[in-house]
Amino acid sequence: FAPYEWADPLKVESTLLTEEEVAIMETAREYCREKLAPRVLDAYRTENFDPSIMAEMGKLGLLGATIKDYGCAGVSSVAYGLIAREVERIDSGYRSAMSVQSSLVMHPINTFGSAELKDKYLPDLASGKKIGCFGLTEPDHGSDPAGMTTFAEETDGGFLLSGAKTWISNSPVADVFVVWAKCKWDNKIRGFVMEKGWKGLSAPQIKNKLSLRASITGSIVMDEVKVPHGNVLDVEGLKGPFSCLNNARFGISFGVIGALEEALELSREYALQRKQFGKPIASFQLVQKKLADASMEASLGLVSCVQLGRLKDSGNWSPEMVSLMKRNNCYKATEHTRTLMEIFGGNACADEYHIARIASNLHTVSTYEGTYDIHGLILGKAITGIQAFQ
Ligand code: TGC
Ligand code: FAD
Repeated sequence: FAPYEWADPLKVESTLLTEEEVAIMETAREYCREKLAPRVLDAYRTENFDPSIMAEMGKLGLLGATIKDYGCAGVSSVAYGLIAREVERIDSGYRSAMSVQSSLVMHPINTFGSAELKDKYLPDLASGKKIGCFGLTEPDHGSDPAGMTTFAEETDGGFLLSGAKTWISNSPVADVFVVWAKCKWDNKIRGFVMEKGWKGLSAPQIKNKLSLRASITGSIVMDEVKVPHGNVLDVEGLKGPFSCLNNARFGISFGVIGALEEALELSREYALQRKQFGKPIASFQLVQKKLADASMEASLGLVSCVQLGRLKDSGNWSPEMVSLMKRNNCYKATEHTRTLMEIFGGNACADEYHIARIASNLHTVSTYEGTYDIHGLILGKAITGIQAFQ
């Protein structure tokens, strides 16, 4: 038999990845362990996002990594997922900042933007010199973005945008805003690219979050912001923002497995060194069961992500597959991390043990980009042919 490797039971890293993917994973791992891990406790305690992280990621080619040209690495979807996994091992908030930039800002500009728009924004977003955000959710329209009230109307030489978005990752530090609005002239949703400092645009921070504290979150308030004609994206309807979400949700599926793997590693180390009743608690059956259950779901989740990435890169995929993976992996990572917390007893309360931070983050990751139930309804529709949202 081959030796059993508890940290990679199904030998994903040694048998399912290309040499290039392994190299990218190792680069991301080294950066995350050396540069991000030492910052995370302080960032979480003080709810402070250090924008220079984006430039550091940019230097290593971790931003917009699947895009070809414009200074991007042009790697596979699996490699993008592996980057998300490494970043989210450290903190879901750092992965959030990275995936918004890559999947929700660079991807729509690259896919739906004019040549001028791409030339103008993509190189600086790829290097991390500029930070982006993605505004879809509104105070009264979260799971149901079709009801959005942010609107665009035509004016001389462009459009005027008015409305408010909320719970927007990166917005208070963003230079580039991709915002989705309903167009008054035909009632269709379109994406608009705006820049920090434009008249009528502001992005106040939402403070005192109880989760994802290492990521910065805010609103976007627009009061007749003038957007030139060239800054509208060439896509109509919700398929515009949803096609960005397909990529981001795919990255999240990989990312949360990184968080669960980290929770498992921390719990295993703790269980081996903590003694009660004269023995390491790792020797008790109920503790071993918690570790085994978490390990099982992490390894199955990871193999499935690689399979979905291969399907995605060969063009043989559907958004429902992404919903299945996002729903399953977020749910399993959240549930098992919560259970692993029990291994830490009272010490779970102390932030230097990290486990409660990981669990708290995962609750939010399960919620954004479509809740567990919303993805359940997407799958329910695919299974029955009946739409049950309304
Ligand atoms: P529905 O009628 O089903 O579809 C409207 C149009 O969109 C098309 N479409 C898609 N296209 C591409 N990819 C997908 N996944 C698509 N899903 C739908 C569809 O074909 C249709 O096109 P057309 O041409 O016929 O107009 O839409 P609906 O209004 O019934 O909504 C369905 C529902 C509930 C599933 C959807 O609204 C949904 O997914 N809600 C969840 C909202 C959500 O995920 N918000 C995310 C906000 S961004 C965020 O959270 C970022 S956090 C990032 C971080 O910090 O990491
Ligand atoms: P609601 O839609 O009000 O849902 C509340 C509950 O009702 C949920 O349990 C939901 O499953 C349930 N529900 C709703 N409709 C149905 C239905 N038809 N059937 C059954 N149950 C239903 N958004 C962005 O646009 N950009 C971002 O960068 C971004 N970043 C975020 C960062 C953070 C930290 C957070 C917390 C959120 C972020 N979001 C962002 C918003 C996020 O996508 C929404 O919070 C999410 O889509 C859910 O919307 P909601 O909060 O309005 O909940």
